[in-house]
Amino acid sequence: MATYAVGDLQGCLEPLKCLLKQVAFDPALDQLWLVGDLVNRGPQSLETLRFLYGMRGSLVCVLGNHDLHLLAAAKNIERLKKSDTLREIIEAPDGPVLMEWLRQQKLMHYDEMRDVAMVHAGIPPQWSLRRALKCAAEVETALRDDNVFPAYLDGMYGNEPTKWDNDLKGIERLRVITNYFTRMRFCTAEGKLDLKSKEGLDSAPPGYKPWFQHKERKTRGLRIIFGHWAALEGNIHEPGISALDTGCVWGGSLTLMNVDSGERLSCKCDEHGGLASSVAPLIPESSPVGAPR
Ligand SMILES: [Mn+2]
Repeated sequence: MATYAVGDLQGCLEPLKCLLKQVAFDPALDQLWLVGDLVNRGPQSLETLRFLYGMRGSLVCVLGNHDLHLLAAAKNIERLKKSDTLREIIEAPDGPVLMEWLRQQKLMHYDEMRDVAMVHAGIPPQWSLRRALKCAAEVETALRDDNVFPAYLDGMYGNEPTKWDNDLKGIERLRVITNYFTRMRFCTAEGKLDLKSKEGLDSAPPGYKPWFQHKERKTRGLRIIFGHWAALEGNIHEPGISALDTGCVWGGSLTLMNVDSGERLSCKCDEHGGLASSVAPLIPESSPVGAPR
């Protein structure tokens, strides 16, 4: 019985299958955690969703910005962009079933036994674990409510408000929560977001830091697994924090981590998000997760 977490898939199914095979993943015994952005930009978004749906009983999945974008595009709330590869899902006969499943997924997973959290982008520094779980639940409730779901998708786009305030109401409240969990990279110590910079750690605008580097971050001590930030290439040295997006869709690699040991495996991808080599695709990395305390 093992628990693995995998970085942003973005429709890169072959690299995922390669990693699961390498660890002899058994859906009857093992659990697979996914950091979100299951679809888009990569070669096999529809097949990836079908594959995951088929093993949904063994999955723990949090939603990323691309997953939410798919749900909005399917409702004609947001137009597909040129670079999107989501149409095949929207037009598939089983598309509605797959997207209904997606809609039931969480924004944040917290494993109490392990004291590990998983989110797509991050948890803002001013939020405690309790606050984060409460805020995630607010959006999860909106997603699952047939009466609120369309209005939520319609209002979730936008960069404002830039900062959490407990008095925020309605869609503005849900939007800033969504931006923290699914789009954040840099913010101030107070949690003011900069959603423009997408490069590495040193590309922070003045006054901003990567969300996990703030000294007073209230979730210090909690292990957090996240994706979303391919420019980090999985390399950060922050106790307890695991960055798993290694840019498989951009010709990087797909990374799988054993949640308990921290041991990682990577599978090299080609520039189209396929397997770069069928012969020796695996690069074991020795990067055990340090105890956070
Ligand atoms: Mn993302």
